[in-house]
Formats: sequence, structure tokens, C-alpha cells
Amino acid sequence: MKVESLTLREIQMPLVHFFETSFGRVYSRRILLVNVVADGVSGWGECVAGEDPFYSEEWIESAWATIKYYLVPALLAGKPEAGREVPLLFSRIRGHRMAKAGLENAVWDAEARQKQQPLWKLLGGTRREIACGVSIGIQDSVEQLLQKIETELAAGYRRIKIKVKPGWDLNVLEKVRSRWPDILLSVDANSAYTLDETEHLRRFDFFKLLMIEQPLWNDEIYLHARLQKMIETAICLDESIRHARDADFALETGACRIINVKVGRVGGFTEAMKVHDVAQRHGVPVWCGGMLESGIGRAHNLALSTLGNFRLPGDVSASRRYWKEDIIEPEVEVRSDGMITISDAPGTGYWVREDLIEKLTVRKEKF
Ligand code: OSB
Ligand code: MG
Repeated sequence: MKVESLTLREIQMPLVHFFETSFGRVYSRRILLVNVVADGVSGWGECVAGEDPFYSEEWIESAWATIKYYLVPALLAGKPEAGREVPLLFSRIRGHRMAKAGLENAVWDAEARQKQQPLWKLLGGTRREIACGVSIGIQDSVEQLLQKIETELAAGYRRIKIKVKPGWDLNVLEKVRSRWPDILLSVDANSAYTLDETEHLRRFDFFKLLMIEQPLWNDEIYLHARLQKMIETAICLDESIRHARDADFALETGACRIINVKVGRVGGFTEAMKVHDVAQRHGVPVWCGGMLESGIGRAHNLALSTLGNFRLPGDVSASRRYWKEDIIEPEVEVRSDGMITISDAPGTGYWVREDLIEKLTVRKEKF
């Protein structure tokens, strides 16, 4: 495999509905796409860095610059033969994992297409269908949230996750649980609490949640271990897990009982598989998180979710929940039983709509 060219693009896509977390609200996405051409075969990757450095340090401008000035030169000089060779080429560059993942995953995508193999098989996956949950942001009113939950349950989704923050938590859970006492329910705090609020966090136990995701600081593991000892609800770590060593540390110290794997957050498919394996060794389930991806990142999340230890419903849901029109064909669709069927076709099994991408592009640079 010979990488011949690389193209970076920024596309802009308005969300069907705004998405609000404890760190803010987004109405529209600025998405960085990577296209590699290797031996005449095209591979696509999505860098999931946000519009702002609020979820993590990375954001679209830092990712663009890092890719342009450091990662592209390293990739072109390194002449990788396969996706799994890419992390070593980037090892001198610290952090910037979402930027790295955008490139590495594009190489995996090209490799799968070139080998005429499904990407999920190349990654070592086995599942032929994926269980789906939804992540529902903070709304303007509790009534609006209840309506959304009702819609998603009717669509078949198997787990509801709601975003929480101080002032939008126990009061909301009370309403949700009294209406749906038995659904699989999680919350995600995106680091909205501190250890001083342990008494408050202990009250979440009453609602029999599947998990509480990232209650404390984004860069903390040990204090989550302290908290986990004091609450019954299983902690799931998202932001805190940057790589497989973090996962190992978190599981050895008892900081969580579940891990959310995001391929961008950990720097690409190779590291995501390592995190998956570490959790499996500890007997801990993982699930695939989302970052409001376009169809390209969404299709990659689906491929990753076919690995055996992805035992809980993920946040990878239908394209139509996010976009009026997605940039892949067909769009990602969820069956009425809340499952997504995994395609047997080579690559991701989805066609990239290059014509539409061209129309949505606001910035483009070719190397
Ligand atoms: O914490 O999982 C998160 C979206 C943006 C940033 C962080 C998170 C999320 C989500 C949305 O929860 C998941 C999705 O539907 O893509
Ligand atoms: Mg999260």
C-alpha cells in the first residue's frame, strides 16, 4: 500500500436538534474529514474534535494545524503498509489523539477497501448486529426531555442516556423514573461534579441506573476510585481514558466498572482495540461512545462495535437523529428492535457521497 495523497476538508452541517451537555450547547457541527488515496483506493476518516476545546483540549483548529504540520509529513515519510503501522509514525507527537485518529482511521478504511474486506473483519470483529442506545442532551424543559425519551423508546432504542449537571439531575431522574420504572437508563455528567458532592451523587443510587458516566474531573482517575467506593451506581469513564494504560490503571484501582470507548479520544482504531482488550482481561464491558459524527465516523464506530467485548448498547444511533441528509449512502438506520445490521460489503459497507461533501466543504487542503 502506497499513500499517494491526503486531503483535509472542513464541512459544516447543521444538527436536526441542538445538543447540550454540561459544558455547552451546539446547533451545528464543523467536521474535519480526511481523505487518503493509496494505490488509487480512497479511504475516509473523521476527526471528532469539537468546535471548541470544551470536551477535551482538542478542537477543530488545533487538529487542522497538527495534522497539516506534523501528522501529514510523518505519514507521508513513514510509508505505512497498513492502518496498524500508523501509531508508531505519530509516536513522537504528544497528545492530539483525535487528530491522529482521523488520519489513522482513513488509512484503515483505505486498507479494508483495497483488501476487499469489511473493515469490521479487518479489526477482528465478530458481531453481525449492534445494540443501540441514545444520548439525549439537556433540554429547555423536562417536558421536552420526556417527549424525546418517548420518541426514542418508540423507535426501539435499547438504552436511554441523559446528560446531567447540577440543577438538571435528581429532579429530572425523578420524572423519568416515575414514568418508565424499568428501562435501561444511564446518565452522563461530562465532569460536572466534584468529590465534595459525594452525598449528592449518592442519591443517584435510588434510580437504579446502568451507570453514571464521567461524574468527576476529565483528567482524574484516582478520585473516581474514591467515589466508586462510596456509591452503588457503576461509574463509567469516558474523558479520563486516553489510552490502554489509563484503562488498566482505572480498572486496577476500581475507578470504574464500565468503559466508554471512543476511537477518536484514544487516538485511533489500534489504541481503541487495546482499550477493548484491557477491559476484556479485567472482565469489564465496554460500549462505543459517539461524538455527533457524520456518517463517516459513524460507520467507523459501527465497525469497532463488532468486537466481542462491546457488550452494552452504545451511543451509535441512526443518521436521521442528527442530520437532514447524511454524507453516506445508505444512511445508518436502526431496526425497530433497536439493532443495526452490519454490512458484509468491503470497507465500511457505506458509500461516501463525495458530491454532497464537495457542496458542504468550506475549506480544503491537499497534500
Ligand atoms: O460525553 O459522550 C459524550 C457528544 C459530544 C461530546 C461528548 C459526548 C457526546 C455524546 C453524544 O454523548 C453521543 C452521540 O450521540 O454521538
Ligand atoms: Mg460521555
